[in-house]
Amino acid sequence: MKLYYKQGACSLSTHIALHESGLAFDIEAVDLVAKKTESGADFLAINPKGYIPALVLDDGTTLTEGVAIALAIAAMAPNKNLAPAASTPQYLKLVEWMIFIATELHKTTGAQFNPAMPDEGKAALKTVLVRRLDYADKAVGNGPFVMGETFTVADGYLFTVFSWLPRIGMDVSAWPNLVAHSARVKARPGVQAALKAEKLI
Ligand SMILES: N[C@@H](CCC(=O)N[C@@H](CS)C(=O)NCC(=O)O)C(=O)O
Repeated sequence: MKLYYKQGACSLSTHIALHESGLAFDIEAVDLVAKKTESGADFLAINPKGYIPALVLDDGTTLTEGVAIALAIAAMAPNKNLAPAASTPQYLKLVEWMIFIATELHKTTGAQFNPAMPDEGKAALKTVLVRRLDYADKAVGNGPFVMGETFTVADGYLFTVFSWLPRIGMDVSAWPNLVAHSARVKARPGVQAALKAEKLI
């Protein structure tokens, strides 16, 4: 299978999940402005939505939406416990976390990178983001991971979005539990491998 990604963007969450899964995969970078892949393919023919991540499975199926991709990777590697067993209350709590990260953290933070977003809009979204991060900091607590003792795909996703905050001028020291969580996640060999592959370290 092949992951289409952009360095350090939200696709890093799924890239981390792939490394943590131990499954075989390739990666290919995408120029999101030109909508071209590294090898010159038309990215819109791969994902008509025009955004990363996109995961093309060995049978040719293309999966899009980071949450769906991360949960699919977890399901493909059940021995790695990247998600609790499907349909259990714990699984649904993981889905709850994934949706929270996607809709309350990822999109709110991502909008700050949009050059067309007026300063007033950015400031209003930052106010909401601070409230959501306050919640996440308390909810994660000493973890050590989002779901407790076991690393799951939610940890790679939270780590990815949290890593953007300094770039939008936010002082992350306000969220010490999230800072500690991020350091814990970053130290994992699978995460290090994804960061190296994206030339982020
Ligand atoms: N709903 C999508 C959004 C993914 C997304 O926001 N991707 C951004 C990078 S983090 C992107 O590719 N933006 C380029 C574009 O929208 O043209 C998901 O959760 O996977």
